[in-house]
Amino acid sequence: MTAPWADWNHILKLDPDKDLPKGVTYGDLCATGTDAVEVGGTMGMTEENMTAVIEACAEHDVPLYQEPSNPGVVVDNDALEGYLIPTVFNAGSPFWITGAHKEWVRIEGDLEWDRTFMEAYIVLNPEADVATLTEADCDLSAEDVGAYARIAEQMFGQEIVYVEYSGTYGDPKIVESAAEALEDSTLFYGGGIHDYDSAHRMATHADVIVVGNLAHDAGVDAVRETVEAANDA
Ligand code: 1GP
Repeated sequence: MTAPWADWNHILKLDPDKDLPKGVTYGDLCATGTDAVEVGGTMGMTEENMTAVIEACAEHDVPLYQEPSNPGVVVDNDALEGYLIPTVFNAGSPFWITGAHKEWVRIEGDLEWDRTFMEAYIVLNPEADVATLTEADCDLSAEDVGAYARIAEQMFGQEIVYVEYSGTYGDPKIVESAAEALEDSTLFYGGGIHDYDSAHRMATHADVIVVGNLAHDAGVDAVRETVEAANDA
C-alpha cells in the first residue's frame, strides 16, 4: 500500500495554542485545498485544546492527523486518520529521540500501530521552541543535514524526513541537500512559508511543504496561495 503522504504536496499545521485571524474558521482553512491537516504544536499543548481543534476540523473533508508533542496530549478520536509522531534526530536529549516514545508505550501498552507513523525531524532554527525544548544542535552544514536524512532513511527506516525551520524561512540549499540524500522517503519542509514564492521555492526541493503560522497570522487567501505554489512546483 502506498503511504498517504506520497501523494501530498501541502500540509496545513494548526497549533491549538494559537488563535485564528478574525472571521476565519477551521472549516475555511480545511477548504484551502491542502492535502492534510496536522494538529500540533510545541508549547501550551493540552488534551483539551488538541481535542477542540480536532473536533472543529473533523466535520470537514480533509485527512486529519494529530502530531502530539508529548504522550500526555494524545487524543483518541475516530476522526483522526492517524498520528504523526516526531522524533528529533539532532536532539541533544535522547528523551526527544526515543525516550518520550518509550514512556508513551510504557504507559499505554500496545498502540494502534497501523495508525502510528513517524516523522524524522531535523530541527534547524535555534530560536524555535522546538529547538530549545529538544536541545537540538542546529549548527549543521548542508552535508550534515544530508547525512542525517540519509541515515534516517537507510539506517533507521524512516519514511518521512522533516526539515524543520519552524518560525523562520530556511536555507533552500540545506533542503536541497536533504532531498538529494533521500531515495524513497518523503521529504517534508516547514518554516516561514508566507506567500506563493516562498512556498514554491521550497516545494521545488521538498516533496511536501508544511505551513503553520501563516494560517494563524494571515488567514485563508494566503494559505491558498501556498497550496497553489506547492501544486505548481
Ligand atoms: C512548524 O514546520 C511547521 O512545525 C511550520 O512552520 O509555523 O513557520 O510555518 P511555520
